[in-house]
Amino acid sequence: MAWGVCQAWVACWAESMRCRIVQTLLECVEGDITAQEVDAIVNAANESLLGGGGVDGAIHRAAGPELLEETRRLGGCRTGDAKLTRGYRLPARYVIHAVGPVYRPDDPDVPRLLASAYRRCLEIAQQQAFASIAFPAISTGVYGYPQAEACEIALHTTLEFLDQSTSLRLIRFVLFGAPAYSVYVQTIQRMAQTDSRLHVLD
Ligand code: AR6
Repeated sequence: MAWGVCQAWVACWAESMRCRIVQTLLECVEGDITAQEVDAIVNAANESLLGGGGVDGAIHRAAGPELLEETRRLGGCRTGDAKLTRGYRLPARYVIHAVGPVYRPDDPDVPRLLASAYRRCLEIAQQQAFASIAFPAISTGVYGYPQAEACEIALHTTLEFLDQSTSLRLIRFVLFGAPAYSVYVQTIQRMAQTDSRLHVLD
């Protein structure tokens, strides 16, 4: 029984990590992006914006057919850019559809395009005066980006964005499965050792 309680505690403790950067809470959670109650969730979309598998499929299923009706009118989206729609049946009020790059190890444009996709989402959230946003690990599924490399880019781009003042009070990274989650936790812990703005809370 005591072991069961202990395991439950460890499981609960392992599900999320929080840190503070100036006035913004940076959170990592293991979970499903479609369940997030935030101003905007980010979709890992493709250039057509007409849906697909992975996060994209899950978001379109949860949002309902009205989402596809709206994305059809957007005329696609270039890799490294992002576009905003409403969230329809999702708990999140809005969806920011970001297009990350397909991973190609020898292409120097690929890291720049992934950083750009994250930055564009943060810029759109700022323009809309959103207080909260949740990201999946863009490009790390079908598009094949190695999780650790993509995580570095996601976190560095976010920290760079937080150099300026922002409406965002919560930036949440929602990771699908324990391995992706632990990559984020370890990367944040390492970054906190050298970045004095990053305060790990729990
Ligand atoms: N919540 C959070 N993360 C998730 C979820 C979920 N519900 N489902 C999957 N992931 P992917 P990409 C994780 O393939 O690599 C689509 O077909 C997943 O484990 O969704 O950017 C689009 O239409 C992985 O770590 O996106 C594009 O054609 C991460 O989300 C293409 O895939 C991203 O995986 C985009 O590929």
